[in-house]
Amino acid sequence: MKRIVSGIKPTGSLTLGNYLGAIKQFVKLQKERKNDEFFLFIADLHAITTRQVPHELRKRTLDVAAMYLACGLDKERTTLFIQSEIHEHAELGYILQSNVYMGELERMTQYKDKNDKNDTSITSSLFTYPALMAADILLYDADYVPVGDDQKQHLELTRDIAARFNNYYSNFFKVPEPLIPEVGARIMDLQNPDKKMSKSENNPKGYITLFDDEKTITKKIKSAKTDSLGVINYDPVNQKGLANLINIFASVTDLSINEIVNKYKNVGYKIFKEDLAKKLVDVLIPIQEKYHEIIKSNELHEILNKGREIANRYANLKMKKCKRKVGLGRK
Ligand code: ATP
Ligand code: LTN
Repeated sequence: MKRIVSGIKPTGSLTLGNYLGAIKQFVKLQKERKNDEFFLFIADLHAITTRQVPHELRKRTLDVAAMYLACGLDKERTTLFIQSEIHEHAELGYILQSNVYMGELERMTQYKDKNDKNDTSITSSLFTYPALMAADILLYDADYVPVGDDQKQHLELTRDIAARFNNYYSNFFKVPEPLIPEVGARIMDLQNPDKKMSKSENNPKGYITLFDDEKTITKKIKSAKTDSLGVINYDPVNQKGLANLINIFASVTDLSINEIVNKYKNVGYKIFKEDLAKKLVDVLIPIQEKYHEIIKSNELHEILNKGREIANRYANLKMKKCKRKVGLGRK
């Protein structure tokens, strides 16, 4: 039996990038790996590394929980919980901060990009974020961590931190493996295909949220930036915008890039985009219907309570052992 662990920040509305890069993969893995355990959480402690409005954060935390289930995760086989309800995440995060170097944190692109732009709103928790993320994973002895491509670097650092700790204190943490999907790992902004699609992005035309209605989805795909070549061809260098749409198409339909290019090579962008919008609507509208059922029901709280209980048991035991290893406290 293997343990699979991953998290999502409740920052903005979940995007198509979060679905295709992460949640869709969780659902697929759960169907394929019948004997494995799934620990999935809502990373609200990570969310406050940037300013959040308290009542909106609380609402989004439940929204993400409901969306996990609406997208098809099996509630019986998922330990679904809220990160801040398990205080050991923060506790282990602090210990791991003492096992990671400033130079390593400075190299993390998520931090570096902001720093390079002379962003003066970088908090110290944004800087130490990767230590908390390592704690989220190492606390549960995760074997696998399914994430989108942007998290690869954080996963590598998690592995380095675990190995360093094991080396100094003797073997204690399992060194986890990232799982990055072949397609859909990096969905780009629809207006600026050089940037990843992000929920904290200012221009809503650049991203599709899991809450967008049919009209909005169609409009956003229609106005997605392409090029003036006018030929359906998969060329991520010269036709970046189109390549991104082809990737989305492939990820959403499970067709290969070649199959899509062959099917559409003799038609213009207009028909391709109309078909893509239809495929997205077919996938997203049923998810929204399920989300509305779940968010109204009391069951969501029951699931989160049960998740908290199971996660707490693991985290508590691991943390006790960890403190003993490090020499903290009396015994
Ligand atoms: P933000 O956009 O607010 O910076 P985020 O969406 O990158 O946040 P999370 O919500 O925590 O951050 O991401 C959850 C998961 O979704 C992660 O595994 C991440 O790699 C994946 N993900 C996020 N954006 C994309 C994207 N554009 N393409 C593919 N996967 C993505
Ligand atoms: N850092 C991730 C979210 C995240 C996560 C995790 C993912 C926090 N803790 C643990 C996998 C495992 C992000 O910004 N997308």
